[in-house]
Amino acid sequence: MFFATVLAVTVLCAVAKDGTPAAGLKARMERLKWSGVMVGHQDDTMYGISWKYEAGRSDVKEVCGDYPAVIGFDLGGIEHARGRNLDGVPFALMRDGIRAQHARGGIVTLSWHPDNPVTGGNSWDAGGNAVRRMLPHGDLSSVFDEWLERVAAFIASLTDSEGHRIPVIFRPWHEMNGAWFWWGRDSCTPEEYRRLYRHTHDVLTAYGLDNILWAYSPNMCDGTPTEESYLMFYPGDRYVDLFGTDVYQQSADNAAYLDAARKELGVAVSVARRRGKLAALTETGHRGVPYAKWFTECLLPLLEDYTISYVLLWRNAWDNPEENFCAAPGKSSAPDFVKFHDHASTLFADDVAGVSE
Ligand code: BMA
Repeated sequence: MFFATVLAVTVLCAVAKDGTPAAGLKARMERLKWSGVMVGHQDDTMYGISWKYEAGRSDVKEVCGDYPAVIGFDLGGIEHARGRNLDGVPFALMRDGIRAQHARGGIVTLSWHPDNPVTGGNSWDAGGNAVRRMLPHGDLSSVFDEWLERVAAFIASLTDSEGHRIPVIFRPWHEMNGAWFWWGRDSCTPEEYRRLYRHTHDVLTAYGLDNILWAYSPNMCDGTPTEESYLMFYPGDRYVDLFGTDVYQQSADNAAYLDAARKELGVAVSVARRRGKLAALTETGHRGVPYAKWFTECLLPLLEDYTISYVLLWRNAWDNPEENFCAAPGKSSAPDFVKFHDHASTLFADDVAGVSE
């Protein structure tokens, strides 16, 4: 009932209204994209390949002397009001990490890997027609609204030392054009997906959250991407501020990665430009970074071809030796990452700290 009333009186148009923390971040990112590509890393200050939960630490900083310009955090588990996310990160520590990143002038992005509300499995349990059942009038709609209330409470709690809300890029329901998540292409129709995304946006907006930039983030598609395939699940211009794409290198073939990533990024960037929105490589990496010059020889040429806001390298897991995508002390790719950091096209926290909106 609360939502029905609030939604009815809230003007749910154009995310990032003037004067809000979200609009400030958007303006800042619009400026920054002409200076270079911000380099991001998932969970950067939460843990690294040989440590976890140690204040001030960062694999990126320990390699190149600076924190990433963008740090990603994941809300998976918050839907159950758990104290820790799906990778074990305490939400209280995450909040501290978000505040610290904001205080140093860096930018924050949030993903969300929620459990399947029908089967009780994780995000990768694609069964149960969960999306349809969670939408308004579905038998799990009140469960979903409770989940969103918990997400909203966390995002509302992200305040700086003066009590102002910290702006974040929220990237829910990512990689929907793959078949692995319960919100993916084989588990709901494009229209059900769009309703899922819009409902998420509308409910969080109705809570008065004015510190969210919304990201739409398909995965690399099978075959050649087109604007049509890229926009198949697109919820609409009123709901999205940033167009992303998640592209990983899957084999030793560097040229194949570059080719695939160029095609995906080319579509995302052209869609973004035409609609006056931001673009980013919202997830990337080559698991284990087996090629020591991957950062300067694979990633850098790709980034130099497009005007995008940021690239987010996926996490360096402390508890899974194979799950690492970024540099770390002692890894063979560390010297190359220093060159990547020193290159004029890449931006880290110190590079963006002084740039306001
Ligand atoms: C995936 C993997 C998982 C992890 C999840 C959320 O891509 O890295 O191991 O649990 O992201 O961080």
